[in-house]
Amino acid sequence: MSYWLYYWPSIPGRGEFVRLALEDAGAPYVDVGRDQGATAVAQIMRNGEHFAPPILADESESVSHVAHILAWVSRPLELAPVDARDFRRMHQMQLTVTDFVAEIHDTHHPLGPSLYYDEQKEVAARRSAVFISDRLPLFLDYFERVLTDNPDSGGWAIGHRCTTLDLSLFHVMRGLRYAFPNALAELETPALDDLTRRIARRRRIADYLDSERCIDFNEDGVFRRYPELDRPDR
Ligand SMILES: N[C@@H](CCC(=O)N[C@@H](CS)C(=O)NCC(=O)O)C(=O)O
Repeated sequence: MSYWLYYWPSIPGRGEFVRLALEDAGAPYVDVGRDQGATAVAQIMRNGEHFAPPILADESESVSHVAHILAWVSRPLELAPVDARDFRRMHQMQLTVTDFVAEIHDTHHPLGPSLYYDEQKEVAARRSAVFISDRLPLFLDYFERVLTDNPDSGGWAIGHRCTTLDLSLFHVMRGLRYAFPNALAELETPALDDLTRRIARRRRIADYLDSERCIDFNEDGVFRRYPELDRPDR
């Protein structure tokens, strides 16, 4: 069984949450945007079913919204807890990742995606300052607690094995270290750092990160490095 991932070809962005799950599971998939270009991604949104990518399809259906996609595929990819209540908790936390990612995006686009960054730089600086002082520690403390409240799990967020939520936290931490290295350096996130190191060492993830399939972070995606939005260098 193969999957088709529809996502913009030049950024890791939200598509990366889905890509990491497919890569970690060793699932066959076509990265349609990278194979056929952005027009093929725009094409699938014309039928009125999907508003925005990422979209994941198999032979019989297509699904959008990261958290919804991961809820769909995490069981077949064996990246979900077995227990039904744990599954719901995982999905709930994945929706918190969705909220977090929206706030990270809004640091550079507080007035919305239809204006360029240069047209909203001043507001972005104000938004980022509040994000760094209030929201970033709040979200990271929460996910630290998620990990430390599951003490005998081997370091996973839910249950006793790696799930799509752990892979998502990996992507968020990598993205934040790219976008806000100075702000992150001032926060203590030992459990998230340990999770990030362990996931980077997983065989299929390590191979993926080394491969041309993995796109570097850049200033077109969700996680952007604008030094003026980070804490100043010490
Ligand atoms: N809630 C959606 C958000 C999807 C989204 O914002 N996609 C971006 C790319 S990362 C996009 O292309 N949006 C187009 C638009 O908002 O007009 C999800 O979690 O997948």
